[in-house]
Amino acid sequence: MNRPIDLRSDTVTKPTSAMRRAMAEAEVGDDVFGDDPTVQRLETRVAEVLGKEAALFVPSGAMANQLAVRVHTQPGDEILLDANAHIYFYEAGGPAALSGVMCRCLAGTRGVFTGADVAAALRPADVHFPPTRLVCVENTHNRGGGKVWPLDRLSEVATTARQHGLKLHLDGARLWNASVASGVPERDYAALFDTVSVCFSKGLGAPVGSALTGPQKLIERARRFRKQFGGGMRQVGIIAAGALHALEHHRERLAEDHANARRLATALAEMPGVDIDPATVETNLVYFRVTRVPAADLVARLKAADVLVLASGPDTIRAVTNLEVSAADIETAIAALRTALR
Ligand code: TLP
Repeated sequence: MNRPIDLRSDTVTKPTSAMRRAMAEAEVGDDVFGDDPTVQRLETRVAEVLGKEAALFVPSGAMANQLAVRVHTQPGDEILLDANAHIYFYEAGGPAALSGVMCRCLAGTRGVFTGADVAAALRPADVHFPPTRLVCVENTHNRGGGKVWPLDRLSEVATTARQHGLKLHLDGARLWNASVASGVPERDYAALFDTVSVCFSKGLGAPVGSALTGPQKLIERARRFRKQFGGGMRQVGIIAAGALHALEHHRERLAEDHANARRLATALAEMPGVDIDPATVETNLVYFRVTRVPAADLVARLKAADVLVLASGPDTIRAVTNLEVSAADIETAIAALRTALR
């Protein structure tokens, strides 16, 4: 049994011993000179998995997303995204600070919006308005509760965006989870977008790293901005090896995290003072409302029982299943929740 049982995020995982071995043995070189063979292997492989021309290894998901915004836009442009999108909500004002763009937020349902929402947000061609340039989508959607975008809805949004000459970026930090849950290969989602960011350090369990994928030309531009943003790394094959190991060995096992999340959600639905519809739990993120105790109090009570979760609002809690949490740990967490809610 792992102590504590850490359900705060899927970012908390530690490298497995096989992953650590791969990292220790990685061939390395100075990646700013383009000399790191392990980074090159990772970039080639992730581009292949996503069906894109090229990929760029970057330190974080936030950097991958912000590079995408930067390469698709000019200062003064406008981008369209869901009001709860990570790019807008959790990236420290990056679009304004790093790209000088305006964010126009769409009111999606659990992060999912429609082609009509995109069309309605377009600006007329008039000097008064910022030019609309880019649509960003998040799949799975974090604040949407790990919601998987239906492929037909994504196609509809992409078609509308294309009709109006907009570019498309996918924040695929948890695209791996979407694919395992839906059976739709990552590359089928990716085909609808110009650029796609993916993370190795969430469900896949690598300690560090994300990638931005897309057409060669755009990725070369992103490489320059990565340097400008301070993300050029040297003998980084050591961490790219962890990411490569995660990509090859940890994708299919995400189904276990999803099963654990469903079990947790089903048990929560039966607890008094908890509001959750287990049917909305499609992947590894479990959000629930507490009606009789402030979220912060429940977090503290659970912490005392060695179960870690996050308050994502005054009355909402997020629990994220991950590589370090077994089915038995989930039963322990359920028992701790029952006691804490009493
Ligand atoms: N999400 C983190 C927090 O920032 C909220 C988490 O614990 O879930 N896109 C999505 C959809 C994400 O959920 C995250 C991280 C990122 C991008 C950014 O990744 P990092 O943390 O590597 O910059």
